[in-house]
Amino acid sequence: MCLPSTSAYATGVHPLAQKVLARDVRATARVCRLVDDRAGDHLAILTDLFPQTGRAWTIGITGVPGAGKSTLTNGLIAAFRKQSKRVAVVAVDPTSPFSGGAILGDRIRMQDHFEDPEVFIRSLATRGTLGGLSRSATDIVRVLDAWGADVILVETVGVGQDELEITKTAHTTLVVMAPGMGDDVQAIKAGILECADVFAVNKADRDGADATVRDLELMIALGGEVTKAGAHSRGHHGASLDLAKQEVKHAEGAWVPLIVKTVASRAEGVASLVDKLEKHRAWLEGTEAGAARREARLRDAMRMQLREALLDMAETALGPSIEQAVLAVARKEQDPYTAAEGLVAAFRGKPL
Ligand SMILES: Nc1nc2c(ncn2[C@@H]2O[C@H](COP(=O)(O)OP(=O)(O)OP(=O)(O)O)[C@@H](O)[C@H]2O)c(=O)[nH]1
Ligand SMILES: [Mg+2]
Repeated sequence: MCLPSTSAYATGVHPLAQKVLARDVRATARVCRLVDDRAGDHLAILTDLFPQTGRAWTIGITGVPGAGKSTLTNGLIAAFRKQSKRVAVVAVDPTSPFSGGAILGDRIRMQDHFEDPEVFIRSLATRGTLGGLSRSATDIVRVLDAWGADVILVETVGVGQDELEITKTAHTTLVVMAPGMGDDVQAIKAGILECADVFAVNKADRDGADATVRDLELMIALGGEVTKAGAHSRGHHGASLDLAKQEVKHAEGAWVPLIVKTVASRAEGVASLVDKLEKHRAWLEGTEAGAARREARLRDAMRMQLREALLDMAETALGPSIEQAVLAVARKEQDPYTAAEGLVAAFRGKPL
């Protein structure tokens, strides 16, 4: 085998990893593709890049389809570029039937920045396997971190399980809402509230933005402890709570989500949004509660990595017996609990 005689190789760093660290955009795109396909030397490259990561600030952007996430992302890119920051964007390719073709749309909405060498925009294909999307997203974020991005914006579509997983890996999570999109507040209640650090109520040029802001304020307030008279109505007549008269107490030092109204299509409110996102970053980096949050997220990420590594190993080791177990359960020859236990027992009996 003919090895390239670069000093990089002599020190054991993969040549492609070396190029990413040298901020070579083409090589970075190539590494992203390898990671996406889990092909070639992608693990060796990721391993070499890892020590050079941890500098970038990752912002997860999620929310109901059509709320204006991509338009807002475009505005955020411009705002961060004004601060001379290098920006990377990961647009997670949606698989849901109602948002097909969004990648093309995203490209159009972010095209202002396609010529800028300090902006790296990457669409992420779905892998279709459990957790595969969040794993790819995490890995690609690491590549872009190593490339030298100061800020990485990760746009996901929808608020499903995959998106929640991805959101959990971001430092700061922005949830984009828009008025008049039905039960959007209801829709995001399941799970996303714990993840949301900042809410953007976009399309504030439309009717109903203030009502959405009030709904969110109420929801955030109910997430804390409502004190004073009237607290007993919590949960039952929550919507009738007069927040002005309530004292809402959140846990000491805890982050209370901030809300900002924006009109992304006119870049209005973007400066204020950046300000609020930066407040969250300052909280993360400067407070004990923030440090605890960062640690919790690292723990989550480790668990995710472990779960997926175990699943990968089990699938490789067990091969067709998984499918046999599925068939046995489908035919009611076996219950899923015993089947899963049997698979685990078989896996443990095999050498790794
Ligand atoms: N009136 C109004 N329209 C907006 C605003 N922001 C975005 N839009 C429009 O809303 C539509 C959807 O915007 P996108 O940025 O693609 O929304 P998205 O959330 O990224 O959509 P998906 O990626 O498909 O989920 C586009 O036609 C935008 O031009 C706004 O502040 N006001
Ligand atoms: Mg979009």
